[in-house]
Amino acid sequence: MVRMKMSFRWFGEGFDSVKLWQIRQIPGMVGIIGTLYDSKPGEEWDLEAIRNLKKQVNDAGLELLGIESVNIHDAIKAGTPERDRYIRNYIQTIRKLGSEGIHMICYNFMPVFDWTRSDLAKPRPDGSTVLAYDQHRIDQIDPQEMFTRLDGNSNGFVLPGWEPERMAHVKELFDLYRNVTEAQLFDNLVYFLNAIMPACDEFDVNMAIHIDDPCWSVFGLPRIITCKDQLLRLMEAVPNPHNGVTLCTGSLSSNPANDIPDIIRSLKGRIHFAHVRNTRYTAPGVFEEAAHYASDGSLDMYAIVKALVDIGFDGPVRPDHGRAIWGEVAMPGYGLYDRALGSQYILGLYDAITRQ
Ligand code: DNO
Repeated sequence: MVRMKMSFRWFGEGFDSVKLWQIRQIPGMVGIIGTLYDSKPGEEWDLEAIRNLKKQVNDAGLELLGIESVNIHDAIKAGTPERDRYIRNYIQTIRKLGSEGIHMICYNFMPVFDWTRSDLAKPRPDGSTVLAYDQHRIDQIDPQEMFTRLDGNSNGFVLPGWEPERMAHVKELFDLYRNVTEAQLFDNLVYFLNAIMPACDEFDVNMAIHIDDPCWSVFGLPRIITCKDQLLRLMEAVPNPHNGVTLCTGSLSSNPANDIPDIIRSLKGRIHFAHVRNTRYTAPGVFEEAAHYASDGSLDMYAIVKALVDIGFDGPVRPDHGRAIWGEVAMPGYGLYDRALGSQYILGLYDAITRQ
């Protein structure tokens, strides 16, 4: 029987409020999805730093199952003449990770920003708080203001994809994309993937693109990894199986037209990593995150896990953004408690499904 591997995202010593020994005590937890959080997009990763990360994880009795993320430099996304230099660095990082036995890289291809939220701590009736998105509120602010707000409400943590050094140049970054259409962004992604596939083949590294979150254009920037058609188009454009997907249920659910179990089935063999979480859909362009437990949100979590089982998914899966509960102070979405609960729910569904 294939078995998906339950894992936990960890930002590294000094960046994460959660400790490896705590993660190790979560039942069924086998691996870590790690990163070098202080690396900058575009730079080649240091081999010693990779080895050190792996050793820390192994010493805690866990396996380093993949990286989230090796971020892509904006020159690659925007397709500027400097992109080849940054692609060469990326290839070097792939080679180093692969040679250290790390075979999955999660990345995204969203211009300027990674994920976007209007609220990092929306109170819920039970006193917990969640991340939330309201397009009407986003429409009233500019990108710089959104960064300032998010940065000021992140409990002192640097949010993934929102590095202050990059955000200091938001205006220039927007200028870079001024003439980049969705079609060009897609071509730039294909160019990047074609360039790195030989290294992925040689070192057996799976590339897993993350779904855009939310999955529509924000602040007028192009977004392309948004739905089944686009995902299949990308899989066909670069048919190498090392070109795959991070199936993020929460991101896909921002658009209720996305039939997530159907998308999972259509990507058989190409899902290299799964982020499983639940959201509560309120109205077009408005949603908030929820507990992983299906009845707490809008997603059919049973059907999602069932689809992963049915396609024989055996890669790493992780609980995703958790609510802030029990007074924990952590990076928004990335505390220990609610993600630990979420992992147990996913494993419970998995056990029940696979025993039927
Ligand atoms: C948000 C995460 C994203 C994800 C990147 C992948 O919490 O899901 O930051 O890691 O988009 O590159």
